[in-house]
Amino acid sequence: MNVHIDQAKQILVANDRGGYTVPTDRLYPFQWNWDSAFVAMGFALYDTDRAYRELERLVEGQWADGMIPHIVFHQPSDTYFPGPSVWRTKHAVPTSGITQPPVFAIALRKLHEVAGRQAEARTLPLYEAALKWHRWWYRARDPEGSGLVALLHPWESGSDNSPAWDIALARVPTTTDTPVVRKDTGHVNAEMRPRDEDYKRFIHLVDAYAACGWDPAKQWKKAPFKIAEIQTTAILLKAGEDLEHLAGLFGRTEDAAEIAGFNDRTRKAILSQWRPKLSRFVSRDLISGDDVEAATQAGFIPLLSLDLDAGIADALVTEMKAWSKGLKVAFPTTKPGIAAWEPKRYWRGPAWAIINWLLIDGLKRNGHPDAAEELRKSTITAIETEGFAEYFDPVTGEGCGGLGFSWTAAAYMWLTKAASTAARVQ
Ligand code: 9WN
Repeated sequence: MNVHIDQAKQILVANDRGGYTVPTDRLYPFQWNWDSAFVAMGFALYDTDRAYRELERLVEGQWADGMIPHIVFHQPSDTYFPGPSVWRTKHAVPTSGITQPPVFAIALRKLHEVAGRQAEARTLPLYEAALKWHRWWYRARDPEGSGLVALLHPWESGSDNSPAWDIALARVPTTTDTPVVRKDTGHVNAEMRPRDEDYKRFIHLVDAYAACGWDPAKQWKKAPFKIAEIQTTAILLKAGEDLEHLAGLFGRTEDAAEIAGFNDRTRKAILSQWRPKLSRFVSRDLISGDDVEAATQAGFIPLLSLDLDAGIADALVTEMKAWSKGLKVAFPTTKPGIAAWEPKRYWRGPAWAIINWLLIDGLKRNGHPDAAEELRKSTITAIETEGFAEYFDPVTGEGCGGLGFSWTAAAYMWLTKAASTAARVQ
C-alpha cells in the first residue's frame, strides 16, 4: 500500500465535518462547491457512500432557481471572511450568493459508474439537481444565448486573483459598505494571497449584488464585472456531456435533447474563442467587449471538453511545453516571465493539482498521452516531496498556502489510481 494514499485518506478524515469536507482546517472552514466535487471523485475510489454524501450535502445549499452556491455555511466559524452576514442571502441553510465551476456532474457520472446497486436511487436526485444548475447557468449567465457563460465575481472562477481579471477588476471601485476584515492572512503568508486592494473590490461586488437582492436579472444589468469565461465554460461543457450521458442512461430523452442543445451551442462558442496567434483560447470581457488576452492556464482547459483538430491540439501542447520549460512543477497558472507572473501568489503563477488533473484528462482526450503522463508524474512527485499543499511554487517546487488540503489529497488518489489497490474507476 502506498503510504501517501493512506495520508491522503487521513486528510479527508481530518477535514470531515459530518458528511462534507472542508478544503482545509481554519483557512476554509465551510463546504466549497468545486472542492467538494473533486473530493467526491477521490472518495469514489474507495467509499461510494461517502462520495454521495459529499454531493448530497452540497445540494442542501442549492437555491430555488437552481444555483449551487460557492460556499455552504453548514456550521458557524469565525476563522473565515466573508461569512454569512456579509453575503446576506436568504436560503434556509446559509450560503454565499455566487457560484463556482460546475465540476459536480463530472463527479456524479464517475460516482454513478462505480456505485453498483445503490447507484440509480442515489444518483437520480443529484442528476436532477445538476440539471437545474446547468439550466441556471444558461438562463442566468448566458441570457443572450452566446454559448459562453459569464462570471460576475472573480471568486466564481475559482482562480480568484488570476491576471485574467486585472483589467476588468481595475474598473471595480475599492469602496465597500462592509468593512473588510481579512482572516486569511492570519493563517498563511500574505505574500501568497490576493492583495488588500483585490479584497476591497471582491467585497464591493458582494455589496453590489446583495443590494440587488441576489436577483440574477438585476445583477446582470448592474454587474460592474462580467466575463464570459473560458475555463468555466469548458468545465460546464464536460459536465454537460456527462449529464447528457446520465440522461440517456435514465431514459430521460427530453432532458438529453435539451442538454445536447446546450452542449452544441457551447462547443461552437468555445471554438470561436480560439486565437491562433496566442496558441490559446480566450475569455471575453462583456463590459468592454474585448478579448481577455492575459496568459493564464484557463486558455488550455478546453482540451478537457472538445475533440480538437490536431492542429489546434498540437499548438496548445507546444505552448504548454514552452511555459513549462525549466520548471520544477508544471503547470503554471500564469505564463512564466510575464509582468503579472508571481510564482508564489495564489493564481498568479503557482501549479495546482486540480488544474493539472483537468489538463491531464484533456491531453489524453486530445491524443497527447505522453504530455499527460509527464504532467501526471510531475504532480505526483510534487505532492510526495512537499505534502498535500494547497498549491506549489513551480520554480522551487515548494508547497504553499494551506496544508493538509482536501482536493490535493483527492487529486493524488485519482492521479495514482492505476497504481493503487483502491483503483476501480477508469
Ligand atoms: C474564495 C477553497 C477555495 C477554492 C478556490 C480558491 C480559494 C476562496 C478564498 O479557496 O477561494 O472562494 O477565500 O480564497 O481560490 O478555488 O475553491 O479551497
